Amino acid sequence: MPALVLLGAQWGDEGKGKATDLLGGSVDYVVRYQGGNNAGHTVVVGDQKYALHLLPSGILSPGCTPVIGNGVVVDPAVLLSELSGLNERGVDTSKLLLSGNAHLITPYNITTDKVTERFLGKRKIGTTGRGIGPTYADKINRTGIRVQDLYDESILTQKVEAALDVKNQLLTKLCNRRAIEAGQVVEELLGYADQIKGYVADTTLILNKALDDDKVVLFEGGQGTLLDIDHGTYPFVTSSNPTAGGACTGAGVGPTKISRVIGILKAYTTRVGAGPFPTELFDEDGEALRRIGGERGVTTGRDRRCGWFDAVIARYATRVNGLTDFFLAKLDVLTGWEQIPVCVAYEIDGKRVEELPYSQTDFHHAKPIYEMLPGWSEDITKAKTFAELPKNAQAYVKALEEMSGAPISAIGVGPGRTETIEIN
Ligand code: 2SA
Ligand code: GDP
Ligand code: MG
Repeated sequence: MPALVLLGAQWGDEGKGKATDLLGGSVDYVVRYQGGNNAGHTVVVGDQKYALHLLPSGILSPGCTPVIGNGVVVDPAVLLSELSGLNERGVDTSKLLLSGNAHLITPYNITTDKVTERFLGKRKIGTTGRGIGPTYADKINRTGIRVQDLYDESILTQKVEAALDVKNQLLTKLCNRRAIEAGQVVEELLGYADQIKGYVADTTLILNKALDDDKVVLFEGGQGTLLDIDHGTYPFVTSSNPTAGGACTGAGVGPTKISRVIGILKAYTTRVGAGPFPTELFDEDGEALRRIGGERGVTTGRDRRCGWFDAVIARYATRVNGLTDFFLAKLDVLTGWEQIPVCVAYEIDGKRVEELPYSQTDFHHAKPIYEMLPGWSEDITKAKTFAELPKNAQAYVKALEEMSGAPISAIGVGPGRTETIEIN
């Protein structure tokens, strides 16, 4: 198995960090290919809990080389503080590789993100405020700053000046604000250059050589399928491609190298930020899922919106990612419900619809059609095999598998590394 992709099948926070960490022992490289420090990946090792934002979760596996690919947007201050935070806890981060082609999140990108959200008011996206969208916008506009620019002061200065020219016109002429000083930005960015120099590499070359040498490479997605800029619930999405194709462009590896695409699915559904969410709950069940599942944003601390499992979304994730299998996370959170509703299709303007509608209007009108599955009350957190699960929990997993269009190969029954049932 040369390369595999592990990604979120819903709206993020499905448990990708735990799943990546679980596989970390058997892979040689773990690569982030999109997003930035908007991600929040939680890994629990023994009694230690780590919250990773920018670094790949593989950084916690000693044999593994963590890689930040060209498709990631990098806030250098966050990179350094995340590294030193891990070093203080005894984690060796010296093997990290950072693509010289990755784009840098500049201070003005962060300001633009926050100011845009403020201006949008009621219509805001609910971003993490980390400058992600504006940095990708600069990349596409060809006014972005890349990691490699830190090592050529003249190029860096020209690029920052070019990026700020237009922005300053808008700021001073339209918004009556002070212009941003290019010199100050250049100085701040240059301050990071030496500190991150040791990590900078031609990661595409390294990864392709590794694959030629039969090394195993795991691509770890941030956010999730429905937050994808092309395939998600646009405009309530992030500004990158968490879907499987993003791994190829975001790391410079061809699709022929990828043999497995794992979708991480939560046994129910959550979402952070604004946008449609057909199975969202506004009652005590939603509150209970939030409380029992600890559904709070790892990066911003925002409460996550909670709802029942949505099989239409899972089927869509199978389709747009070409999923080979699913990991089903957080099954333990559902213990205690007498009956568990599962959304099997939508009703849209009086019609039953089985597939996720491409039309934003239709998706906003989608009402979930539920099937009730019998619940269980036994503690499942100690279960090590599928057979040890209560019959109704087994039936729940089997029903989800059938509806979602790909086999379930692992089940999470707790946040810890060992609280996982693997199915062969
Ligand atoms: P952005 O900041 O431009 O990427 O925001 C755009 C939308 O993408 C959503 N988004 C996320 N959704 C779930 N989890 C994310 N990571 C953090 C976590 C979120 C947090 O792990 O909990 O702490 O709030 C993440 N990152 C981006 C975001 O909510 C917007 O809807
Ligand atoms: P990610 O962004 O996909 O990596 O997910 P997050 O870390 O943002 O959120 C997932 C949360 O669920 C974290 O607090 C994990 O520790 C926790 N978690 C992951 N898998 C399981 C599981 O199977 N059961 C329980 N109870 N918690 C889990
Ligand atoms: Mg998360």
